[in-house]
Order: sequence, then structure tokens, then C-alpha cells
Amino acid sequence: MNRSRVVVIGAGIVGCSLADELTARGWTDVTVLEQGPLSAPGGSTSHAPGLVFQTNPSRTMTEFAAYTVRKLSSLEDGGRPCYQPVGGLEVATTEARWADLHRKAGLATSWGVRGALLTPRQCAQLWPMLDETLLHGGFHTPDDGLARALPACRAQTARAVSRGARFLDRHTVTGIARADGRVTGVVTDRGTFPADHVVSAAGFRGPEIGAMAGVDVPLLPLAHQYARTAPLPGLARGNGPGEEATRPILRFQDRDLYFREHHDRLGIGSYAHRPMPVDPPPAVGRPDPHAMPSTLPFTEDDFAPSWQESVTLLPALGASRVAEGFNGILSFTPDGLPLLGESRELRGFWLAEAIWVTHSAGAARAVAEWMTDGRPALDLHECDLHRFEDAQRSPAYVAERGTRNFLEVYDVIHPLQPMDQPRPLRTSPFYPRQQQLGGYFLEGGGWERPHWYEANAPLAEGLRLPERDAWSARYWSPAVAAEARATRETVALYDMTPLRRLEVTGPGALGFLDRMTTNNVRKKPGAVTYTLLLDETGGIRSDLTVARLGPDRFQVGANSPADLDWLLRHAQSDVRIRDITSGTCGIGVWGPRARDLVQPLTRDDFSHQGFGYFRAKETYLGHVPVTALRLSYVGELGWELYTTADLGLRLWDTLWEAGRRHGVIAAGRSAFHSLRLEKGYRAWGVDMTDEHHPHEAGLGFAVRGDKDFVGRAALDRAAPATRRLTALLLDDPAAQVLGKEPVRLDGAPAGYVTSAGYGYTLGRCIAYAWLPAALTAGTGVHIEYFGEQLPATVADEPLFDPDMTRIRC
Ligand code: FAD
Ligand code: THG
Repeated sequence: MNRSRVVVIGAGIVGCSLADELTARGWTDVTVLEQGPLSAPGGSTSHAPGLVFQTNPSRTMTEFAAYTVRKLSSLEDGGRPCYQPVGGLEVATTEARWADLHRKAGLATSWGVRGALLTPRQCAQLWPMLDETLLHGGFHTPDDGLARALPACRAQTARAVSRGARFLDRHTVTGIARADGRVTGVVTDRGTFPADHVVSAAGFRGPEIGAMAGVDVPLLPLAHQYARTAPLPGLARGNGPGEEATRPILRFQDRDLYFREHHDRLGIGSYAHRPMPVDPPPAVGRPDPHAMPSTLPFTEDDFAPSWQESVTLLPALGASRVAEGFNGILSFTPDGLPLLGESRELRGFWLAEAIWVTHSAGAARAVAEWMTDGRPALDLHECDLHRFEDAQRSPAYVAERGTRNFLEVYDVIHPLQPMDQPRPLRTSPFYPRQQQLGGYFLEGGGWERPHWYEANAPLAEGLRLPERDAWSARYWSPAVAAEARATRETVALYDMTPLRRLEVTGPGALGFLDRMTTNNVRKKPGAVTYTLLLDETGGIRSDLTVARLGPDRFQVGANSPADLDWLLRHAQSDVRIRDITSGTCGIGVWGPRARDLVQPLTRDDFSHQGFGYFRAKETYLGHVPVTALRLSYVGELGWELYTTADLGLRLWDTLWEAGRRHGVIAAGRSAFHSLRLEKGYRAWGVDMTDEHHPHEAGLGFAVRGDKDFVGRAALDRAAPATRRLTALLLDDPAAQVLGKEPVRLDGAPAGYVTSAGYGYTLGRCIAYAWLPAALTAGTGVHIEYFGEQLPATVADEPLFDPDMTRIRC
């Protein structure tokens, strides 16, 4: 029995689920505070129609949904289950959607959701009202269905209460008490509740609670229209007395619509209307505390086009009408994903925000595990409340991105597709030069990142490149192949500015990095080490390069904002950690002529003897002071050269000028991605996460046997791995996959692709995949791409330059 006092704010589906999950884990001192009456608390949950479509591009989100389905199926309220597996049906009325449903079917297989593509006739058999002549086909998922949100709240509340939790309604939270960077309690209009942990599960009111705690909650409340028709005799015939629904929940994404039955009426939800951001009325002093505070009056004009589209899809609706409707409020974040985790600024203050009913139980379980075990079982990096850059947390950014997410919620989204606003936000000092070279920019972490340069397109003429399908040809150019080739054959400049750089200094810096990471960082100044950050269970939090620049001074090359967060949480006062990414910039100079380019610019010795592989030097290149690291994510001779932002243009111009006679080009991220795949270098967050141990991810070489570090004990205890991050080569030189596709072994799903891309040097598409550990090189598998089974073969690693002759020279 744990004595931690937990206060949960909000008794919507998330708060109720969390109380259940916490008490199930022995944390029974749980108080749930709710401003509304418990019978109808009045948040979004009170009117959610409860459609659960499990398949999501994010594996974690799909797992959240799958757990919600399992859990709600096992819960009863008044003798009825809280989940109705009526199935889900998404229909396609355009070629693009039909293709995308094939892709979605692949995603479903990757994440373990049952589903099948149907002909128009089969769709109409499931949904007789459909005009099948409009359809290309549909995707049917028999385990999707309807969550009964309020009954699920009651059932979970009852269970939590039976284990000792208390639910106090008509308590409005007005403040968060804190001392010394920790929460100490929750202030309400009816007194203060002491607490060791406080969880904000206040739904779209999260930002208000956050403001009380001094914690950013980057979500935008938006209204979304939901309407019901008048009774339709046709529906009543399908649904027996008292039966809410029997037909699958239905999505018509080409027109931003979804449908469900309410016994003899049809419910219609629309995302087709103009975005309606909402400034919620203040919780305190609301004129009528019993009015439903999460719905706004129905704006009929906004719904009119959606009604027309509904009649088009389901012509029988023409005999009916909209009988009632409302504009309900829900939360959108800048990337559409939830906000989970504990604030670093205010310890003990947790967020469980921006969560759909669909993901409620899964997300609540993850937060409960995180609170009680110190970490969740699933990889949550996409949902971490600390995932955003500073520039992604302004109210303006949150509003603009939240609105875009609303507009694009049902769009066919390419994995590389950037949002179009606000751009450009962050640019490296090289931006003007990149624009002059015809840089094609995509966005990441707010940065404008060139994926290739049109200036290099002429170099691609004469290259024999396989034809690409329309999907993989998006956000791609033949210039990519030319850039990859130039890097292998001559020399290229890569903008490394967006790579996260942390400066770790102080008398405790060495001991700290030694304890936090797996490899030997106790080397003399001038050494660079590739090393891993693990959590206590041995899961990979990140992979880093650590450059020792002085006895107490390190430059760390890192991945996500979560790395900074993780290190800050573990650091003592004798260590200082600063994110220097924004004030600095960097260029990777890579290729066989890299030394010829750089050496004349410096008096320092850049020969292999004078500047060895994985070494660092602080020097000058022409007028520019640089920190030079001899390493290469693309697997070629060369250096990363970092300087302050003010000198960035000068650095670029210096290298460009010196490179002319060597035929230097600028190269973008697409070539970078291709080259790193050939070299077998992993990308954290895509290939491996904290769900994976180093050995199964092929990173055992970075773990020292002779030192202690966070995660060591867990690694020692770990059972032999049953899965392995496996390199695959597609058999057909013209075949392409992009990532997240299912992999079949002897016809049965056996794993999924993490990252993939064409290897221009190898002349094959490379795909990394999590597959059973026992597969040996030469084993044949199939990767499903838009419904096609592409043969691929397990390959030995690394695929390119196994002897390191190109890089250690
Ligand atoms: P809420 O249900 O909003 O609960 C938060 C609670 O916190 C409220 O009860 C509120 O009263 C309380 N609270 C807030 N501030 C305070 C305070 N200061 N003091 C005390 N208590 C406070 N999701 C799906 O998965 N499928 C769907 O089909 C679906 N359809 C939707 C349709 C509409 C029209 C809308 C609006 C939403 C829909 N959603 C759907 C989204 C879903 O309803 C929400 O994401 C979900 O209900 C959020 O649950 P929650 O517990 O986080 O928030
Ligand atoms: N540059 C710098 N820091 C980084 C990256 C980078 N940090 C984050 C991320 N990228 C880390 N990823 C890698 C992956 C592989 C290598 C470097 C960074 C690499 N690996 C050698 C190998 O596997 O052969 C390591 C050899 C060794 O340990 O000696 O070079 O791009 N600054």
C-alpha cells in the first residue's frame, strides 16, 4: 500500500480511468475533484459520441486505443458492457483516399489491429444506406466500435471508490499550492486538499489549471459540430428495442464526416466547418453552474454543407433532417497528440491532457505506471509534455498549429508533409545561401530543413534511377541521388544546425556523464564518444555523442528536447547543462575530398594522424572559430564544424569558396537519411526507443561491461532478446517503402518497418524492421506497401563499408 496522496483534477473519462488505474496499483489515497455534479460533470466526456477507431500512425496511440477497447469491454454499468464492438468502416470516394486506406490497412497490421479492405458492395452490405456507386471501397475494422463514455466513468469510479478513492463533486479548483518546486496541495472553493502528486485531467480546461501551477499546457480548445437526425425508420428496424447501434461506426473522411447510430437516429460529426477556437468561460463564478459548460449553441449555417454531403453519401437521409445539434469543445495540441507526464518545473504536477475517449484508458494506464513505477511500459516520447521546443509553445504557435490540426484531422497526410504555417519559424544562418541554391525545405522542430537543393538537379541527369510510385515520389527529387553520390565520391556540405547540442560543464560534469551513459566518457580532453542514455529499466532514452572539450567541459550531440529534460532531472548542483542549439550552428563536411577542402583553411593538423576518428579540436577555419568533431553520420571522411550563429554565414562562405575546386555541393536531409541507412546508423525515436534494450537494437557495442551507469542492473538481469532491429534489402531494385509497413514471414505478420529509404550506393531500398531475433541473413520476408507484398531479404550489417576504410583514413 502506497501512502502518496494524489489529487486528480477532473472526473471526465481520463480522471475516472486514472483513479481506477492508480488504485489498482495500490495507490489508494486518491481524491478526484470535479467542479460539476458527478452524474454529469459537464466536460467533453459528457457528450462524446464515443467512436473508437483504433488505427493511428502512432503505434503508441494505437496501443492506447487497443487497451481502451479491452478495458471498456470488460467493464459493466447497469449490467451492460461499456464497449460495443460494432466495428468501424472508413469509406473512400476518391482515388487518393482509396490508396490511403490500403496504407492504413498496412498500419493496422503493423500495430496488430484486425482489418480488411472491402469492395463497394461489401461496404453497402454493412451499411445498407450507403450509395455504393460513389465508393472505391472501404476499410473494415471489426474490433473498433463505440465506447459508452459516461457508463465507463461510473464503472471505473465505482471500482476506484471500492479501493479507497474518493470523488468530490461541486469542488472547483482555483489554485495549486506549491513549495520549493513541488506541489503541496490543491485549492478549491471549498477548501484546500494536501497532495504529493496532482494530475490535471481537466480536459480543455487544462491550460487554466496549468496557469495556476505555472506550467505551460499547450492545447487549443476548439468547437466541433455534432448533430442528430430525426428518427429514421430504417435504422430502428436494424436496432432492436433498447439497442443503441448495430452497424459499424462510419467515417467519410473525404468530406470530414463521421456517423454513428443512436437507436433510430443517426449522429453526424463534422470537421468540415471553419475552425472555431473557444475561449472557455471562467470556471469560477460561472453564472449557471449546471449549464453544460462544454457545449456551445449549434450554428446551423456551419453545418449545412455537411448535411448535404451526408445526404449524398447516405441518400435515405434526404427524407430526414437535422433534429438537434451542438458545438462541443475539445482539445487540439500543436501535433495532435496528448500531453502526458510530470512537469520538470513543478515536481509532482502531472498532465493527462488532450486525450480522446478512444485513448483514455491506455493513456491513463501509462500515466499511472509512470507515477507508480517511475516509467510507463510504452514508449511515450511522442506524448511527453516536454517534447516541444521553446518556439513551439507560444500561444500564437499553439493556436495556429491547433487550428491546422483541426482542419487536417481527416486529410491524407504524407509522413514527410510539413504544416504550412507558421513558416519559416526557425532558420539556420545558412538559410539565405540555401535559398539561393533552391533548397526544398521541410520543417522539423520548428526548423526549416533543406531536403535537397534544386541546384543539384542537373547533376542527376544521366543517373539511372528507378521510377518512383506517386506516394514515394512526393517530397523527393532526383537531386537527392546526385547529392548522395557526391557525398560518396567528392564532398558535400550538410546543415547540422538543427542537431541538438548541449553544453555540460562544472566540477561534477564528468562524473555525471559517466553515471548517466553507457560508454566510457572518462577519456582525455579531445575525445568524442558515442554513448547511450538508458533509463533504470535499460530502455534506450537516447543515443549521444559526447565530446570532451576540456577537463570540466563537454559538448553533447543529442536528439529530442526530452534529452535535456532527462539530464536536467538527474543533474546535481555541481553540473550545469545548457541547450546551445539556438545560439550556434554547424556544418557537416563529408566525402573523400573533405580533408582536401578543410586542411588549407587551418594551421592545425587535420591529417588522420593529427586529427583521428572520433576526436575533437577547437580551432580556426579562416576567420571562424570552430569546434570540429571528426565523425560522420553519413559514413564518410569529414567533420562536423560548429560555431556561433553570428559567424554562420562566414563559415558557410569559407567552406564553399574553398570547396569550389573540389566540386563541393550542398546536400540535404534526404541524402543524409539514405546514407545513414546504408551505414546502419540508427535514428532514435524511430528505430529504437525506451522500449528497447541496446543489444536488441544492435547498439551493444556502445555499452561498457566494466562500469556502472543508470540502467546497468536492469541490463544484467534482462532475458535474452527475442526480437532484433533487422536490416532488410528489398529484392526489386525499383521497390520503395517509407516506414511503419508490416513485415510478413511465411505470410504471417512478424514485425514492422521502423525507417526506410533508398540506398543510392547500394541500388536497393533499405528497411530496418523489428523482427524475431532468430532470423538469419538471407531469410526472405515480405513488406506490405499499399497492399502489395514486396519481397525483401534479411541482410548482414553494415550494408556499406563494413571495414570503415572510407571513414578511418
Ligand atoms: P473532460 O471530459 O472535459 O473532463 C474534464 C473534467 O474536468 C470536466 O468534468 C470538468 O468539469 C473538470 N474540471 C475542469 N476544470 C476544473 C476545475 N477548475 N475544477 C474542478 N474540475 C474541473 N473522442 C473520441 O474518442 N471519440 C469520439 O467520437 C469523440 N467525439 C467527440 C465529439 C464531440 C462533439 C466532442 C466535443 C468531443 C469528442 N471526443 C471524442 C473527444 C472526447 O470527448 C474528449 O477528448 C474526452 O472526453 C476528454 O476527456 P477528459 O476526461 O480529458 O476531459
Ligand atoms: N552528430 C553528433 N551527435 C549526434 C548525432 C550526430 N547525436 C545524436 C545522434 N546523431 C546520434 N547518432 C549517431 C549514430 C552513429 C554515430 C554517431 C551518432 C556513429 N557511430 C559509429 C559507428 O557505429 O560506427 C561509432 C563508432 C564508435 O563508437 O567509435 O558515428 O550525427 N555530433
